[in-house]
Amino acid sequence: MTQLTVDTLKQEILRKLISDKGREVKEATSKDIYYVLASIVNEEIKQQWFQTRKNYRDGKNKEVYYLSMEFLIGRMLASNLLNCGMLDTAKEALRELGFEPEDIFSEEHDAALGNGGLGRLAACFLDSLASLNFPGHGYGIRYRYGLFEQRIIHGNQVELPDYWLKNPYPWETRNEEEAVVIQFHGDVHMFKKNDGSLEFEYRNTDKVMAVPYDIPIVGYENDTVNTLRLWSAEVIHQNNGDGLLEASKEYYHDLDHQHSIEQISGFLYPDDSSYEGKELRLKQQYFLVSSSIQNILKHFKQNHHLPLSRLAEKVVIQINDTHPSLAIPELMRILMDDEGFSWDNAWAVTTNVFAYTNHTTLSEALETWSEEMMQNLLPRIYMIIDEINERFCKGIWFDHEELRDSISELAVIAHGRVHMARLAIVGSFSVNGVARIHTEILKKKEMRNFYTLYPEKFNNKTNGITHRRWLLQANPKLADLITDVIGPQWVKRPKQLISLLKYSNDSALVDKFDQVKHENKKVLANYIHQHLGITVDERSIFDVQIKRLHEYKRQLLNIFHVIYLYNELKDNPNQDITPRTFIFGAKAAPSYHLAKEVIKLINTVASIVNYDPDVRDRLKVIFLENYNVSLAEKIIPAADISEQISTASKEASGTGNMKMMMNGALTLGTMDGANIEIHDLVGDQNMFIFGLTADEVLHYYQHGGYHARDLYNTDDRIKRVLDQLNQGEFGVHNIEFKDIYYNILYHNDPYFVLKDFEPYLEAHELIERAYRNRNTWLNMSVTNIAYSGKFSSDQTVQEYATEIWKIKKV
Ligand code: 26M
Repeated sequence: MTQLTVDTLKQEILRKLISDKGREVKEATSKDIYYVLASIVNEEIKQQWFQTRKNYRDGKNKEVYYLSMEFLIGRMLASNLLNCGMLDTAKEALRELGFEPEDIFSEEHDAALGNGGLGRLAACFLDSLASLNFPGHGYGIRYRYGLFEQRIIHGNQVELPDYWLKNPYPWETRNEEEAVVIQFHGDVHMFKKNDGSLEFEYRNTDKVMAVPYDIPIVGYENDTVNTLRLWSAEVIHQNNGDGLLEASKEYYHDLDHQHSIEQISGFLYPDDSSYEGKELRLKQQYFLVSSSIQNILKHFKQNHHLPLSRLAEKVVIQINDTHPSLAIPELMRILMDDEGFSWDNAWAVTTNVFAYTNHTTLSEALETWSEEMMQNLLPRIYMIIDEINERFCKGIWFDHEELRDSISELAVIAHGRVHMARLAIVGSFSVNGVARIHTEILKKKEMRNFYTLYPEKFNNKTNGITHRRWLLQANPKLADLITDVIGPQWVKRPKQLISLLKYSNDSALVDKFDQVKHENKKVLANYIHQHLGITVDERSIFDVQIKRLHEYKRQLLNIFHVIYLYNELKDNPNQDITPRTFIFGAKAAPSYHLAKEVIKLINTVASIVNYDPDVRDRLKVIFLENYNVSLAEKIIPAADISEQISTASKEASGTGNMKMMMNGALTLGTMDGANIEIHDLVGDQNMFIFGLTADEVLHYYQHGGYHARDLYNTDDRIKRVLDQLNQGEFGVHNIEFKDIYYNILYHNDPYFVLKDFEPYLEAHELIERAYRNRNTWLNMSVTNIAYSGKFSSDQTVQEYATEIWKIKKV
């Protein structure tokens, strides 16, 4: 990229301000400056984008396509500036022009085309692909409404629509010439051709146009710019010649039709762990995969002068969870019906192209679609899945006698439903979990029969996060300090963070890390003050739990502990405790009643604890509304404690754990997901592990759980907290939190909140003591940063590239 100086950038901003906005700097709004700066960055990017695409067209490279219903990209201006090598220059130029960089960056709407972990992982992977010079692109949907905006009103979550495209989005380019047609419904007609083969014709289908919008994905200081292609659903406009369509009696019918088509890319479904068989969601999935596969094949034909039978030499497609797994029958359909392949030849190609990532073992999240719905909406796709199933089941029957009894647990279609995970496994050459323990559970429990059938397909790829956004950009003070201590090589090779270990006992040096953390805590404290009017003690322990709200993630355990601490302070007002600030951020799926109750409980506890004079500011509870990527960027650099307290075996990996570790927070966690791999590296002495293990949890489940009521009856601390929910000060009119109370005592505490309560409390006591010993604490913190390089998504993507995708750097 061209190297702009602060002065030339300033001049360029001023010039563009006049030419684009007709304004001088003193009349300019933050928004004007945002658009002007974005357009300067875009000019830088466009050249490299063009060049990168041109390189890929020479046909030498194998390319990977990441298909995902979600890309949680967040804001792009600062990260594009960073990756173009212009961030520091731009910040300086903005300040000299009288603007606070943060004010300019926050003019951009946080693009929330994803729910949580799965969508953010996709965004981190794209950043790493480009930064490592890999030819890899994303395909997704350009939802008109992203994940809802959360407001807290009287302690309750209220959802507002996220119309993120209200202002022009400067990073996207509409590409009409690449539009494709997608067909739904209709009838399939079969003909026998002269050579005896079958020909299929689709009649009376509903046709929808998929129009791509492209977003550049800029690599870090390497001139690579890949593409995130998002599809938008539109009506196919037929020109009826007389231009009088409006006047015709078809007008309202047409508007209705248009509306139902545009709904396909209308909104992101706001669930991240529960599945509902809504037809519109199935439409979205097919819309994504059909447009993407058509596009991938078109480019294969353009760039490679090879027969389609050799597709797998140049193309690999990763499917992000089962959501895009209709891509498998869609590729079969095109190969057979449009390209004349036999079943066997089409299958050989398909099963060498797809790789599937599983992100959860929660049974309520497993996607299955009703056969009837699938047959009606996607008749030809249904026929193909049916045949995949027939052949697969026959294969088991004849070649795997030992699995005959399990056939209904393996079949792609069983009991009137299409099982998407089974389709994905059968149709892919690779199946991976997202952390070591998760992959082991897949192999030994959830998918053990498939593992018997196809041991060679299963592999682990532990998740990662981009250290560029989550350290360099979100925490520039820490990044600069690290560079001062160990030099700048770690930026390109994050594993070199390990050199920090040498300094973790140097007390003068670790003090500097302490100062950076303290400055970040001050910034967050100001944000909290501005948004909630609450003053928090900057010297208190910032204890952070930020993630979607779910029972298995156990925000409830966290808030129970807070209630317990509050009770202790009420009983012994002069207790000498280390002041603590408990910070929460969490969205609940709009239909998830219990999750919303927990949000209400956290806010209710906050409203009591924060204003009780007996507490004397030693305890604060902060619920930050509308948790999203940009809020995460503010909270994570200020965290002292990272709460990763899922019921063991339930959290596939987690990625917030990695982000906070990289920013020097200490993990308080169960032996679950990637916490285990953090523990491998830093050991017991550098994190706080507590609670049941996955084996213990699974054992209890096999034996009908444990006796939650016994703990209620024998542990006074637990009894007091629960009774307070049911009737005491945290309830209003005796009804408030009855659902939580009943869920624990009458549904036998399905997520082991009471069972893990005491060990959790003890872990907190250790934390309190450790925090008072500054040098030990700082040593632990620096040790965590030192080992965190292993969790850079550069490492993860490199492993996908060599072990699954077999692609090379360009
Ligand atoms: C399914 C059907 C209908 C509507 C929405 C969904 C759906 C959407 C997102 C289901 C699950 C979704 O995401 C699951 C998810 O985010 N899983 C998390 O993935 C992370 C990245 O691998 C892991 O780190 C987390 O542990 C895992 O919970």
